[in-house]
Amino acid sequence: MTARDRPVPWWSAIAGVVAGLVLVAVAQLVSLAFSSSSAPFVAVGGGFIDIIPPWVKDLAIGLFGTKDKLVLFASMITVYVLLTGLNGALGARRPRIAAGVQAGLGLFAAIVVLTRADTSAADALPTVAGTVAAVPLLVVMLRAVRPGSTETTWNRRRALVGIGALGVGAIAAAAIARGVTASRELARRAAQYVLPDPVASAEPIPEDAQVDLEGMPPYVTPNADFYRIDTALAVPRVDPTSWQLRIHGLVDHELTLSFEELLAEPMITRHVTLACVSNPVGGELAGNATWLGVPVRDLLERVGIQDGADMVLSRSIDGFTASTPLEALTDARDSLVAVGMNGQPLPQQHGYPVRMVVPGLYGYVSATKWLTELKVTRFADDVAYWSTRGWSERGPIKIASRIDVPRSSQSLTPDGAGAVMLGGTAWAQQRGIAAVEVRIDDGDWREADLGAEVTEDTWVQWSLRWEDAAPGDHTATVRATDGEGEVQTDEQAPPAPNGASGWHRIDITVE
Ligand SMILES: Nc1nc2c(c(=O)[nH]1)N[C@H]1C(S)=C(S)[C@@H](COP(=O)(O)O)O[C@H]1N2
Ligand SMILES: [Mo]
Repeated sequence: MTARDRPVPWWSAIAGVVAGLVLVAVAQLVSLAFSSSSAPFVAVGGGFIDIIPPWVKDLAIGLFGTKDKLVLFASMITVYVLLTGLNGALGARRPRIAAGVQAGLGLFAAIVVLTRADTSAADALPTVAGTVAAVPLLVVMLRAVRPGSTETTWNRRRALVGIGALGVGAIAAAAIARGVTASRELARRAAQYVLPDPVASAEPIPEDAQVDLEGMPPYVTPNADFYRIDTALAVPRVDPTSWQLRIHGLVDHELTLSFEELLAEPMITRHVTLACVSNPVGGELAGNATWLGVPVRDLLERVGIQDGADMVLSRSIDGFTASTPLEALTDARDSLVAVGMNGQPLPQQHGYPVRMVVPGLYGYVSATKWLTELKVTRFADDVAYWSTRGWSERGPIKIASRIDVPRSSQSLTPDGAGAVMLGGTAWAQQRGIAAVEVRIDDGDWREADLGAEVTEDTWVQWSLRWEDAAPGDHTATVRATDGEGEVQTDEQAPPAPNGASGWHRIDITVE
């Protein structure tokens, strides 16, 4: 053998790791059709936890806390990568032995799967399938990285690129399959909880809250259509069986509640329209839902608030925080630690299992999703996520009104009587909407008809019959007046730092 023809242990080692990854990826994918314990990594990890002595377990929990399982899986992956890499390096000279070792690893994992309490014989199939894919692949790859076996260096380079791509693909496939398994697992656990009936329900929503005009948004926003705003790249997956809410800070006695304990608290339902501070004039970052939850007031009463506190910093599992004035959580507005949205458990994207709902305040200072902590504190001592990034530390929702029908620049055909219908939405949480007016071009303000106002914390829908709609191009402008008599300002403000203001105006063409 010349130096050029000598097997390269480095590339053989990578071939070994890639074969190992393919085993895991194929097994993980196939396991989607079997029980979740049929995935070899889960089974081997579970088996390991079962055989180690309790003091090792205690030590691991002491060292890594709730991250203990993560550490276990990371260690397993490291050991596996080392083993398969060594095996590949060995295979540079002895490919058959390496194939045997790889098959042995698969067989071992398959046997561990079978020893798990919640598996049956068929659950070994995913691991077997992974092994059947990985072993011949290892042999092929070992041959491909051997200089003598491919005619040109170009071919060999191509083989190396292929192996690299295969490795990346295997990691991606395994991660996706694992994500699917984890989501299913979460859904299964969630199913063991039933949302309680409220001890006090919000008044039913009257039918005429909905303006009957094509193109109007539904008065109650369906969960699937509810706007979503958060900083989470991947939606946090919170396990309700280990979830806890900790209430601490300037309190007489701290309180920690499990999800089960929270569900046992008396709950109420409230209709509340949420709004995002980033919503531009006329924008759609607002939604209206019926929320089920425990009044924050009741929980704060239990812990006893100490003198000097003026804020509650709510924290999410992903580190997001919101600073809510204490008053907004203790006064009569019924701010909630919420678990239900429109009769369903909170969707994962909207904070499952528990979030805050505070009427009257923009979401960034109040509506913490994936809630884990309430710290009673002072504005002078703690700063929330967005307040450190240039947004106001307090965020009362500004009065807003918008035109939903027609859409801007839409052409309209008047009805037989020469009239055109306009419609839209207005909100001023905590004050309510007293009136909505519409102006065509530079004409007089015309009073719109209001749909039923459900509460001062919910939006109202409005409609206007524009009787003498003359053909041609026009503008329509809307403004609202809140329950305290304040007319929405025409002064334009951008969303930062504390919410947009100004009138919504659209262009329309009458045919
Ligand atoms: N954990 C967490 N909660 C959060 C946020 C976030 O980024 N992270 N964003 C807030 C903002 S800015 C808004 S407007 C509301 C939006 O709630 P939604 O996505 O359920 O509509 O959630 C609030 N709660
Ligand atoms: Mo927001």
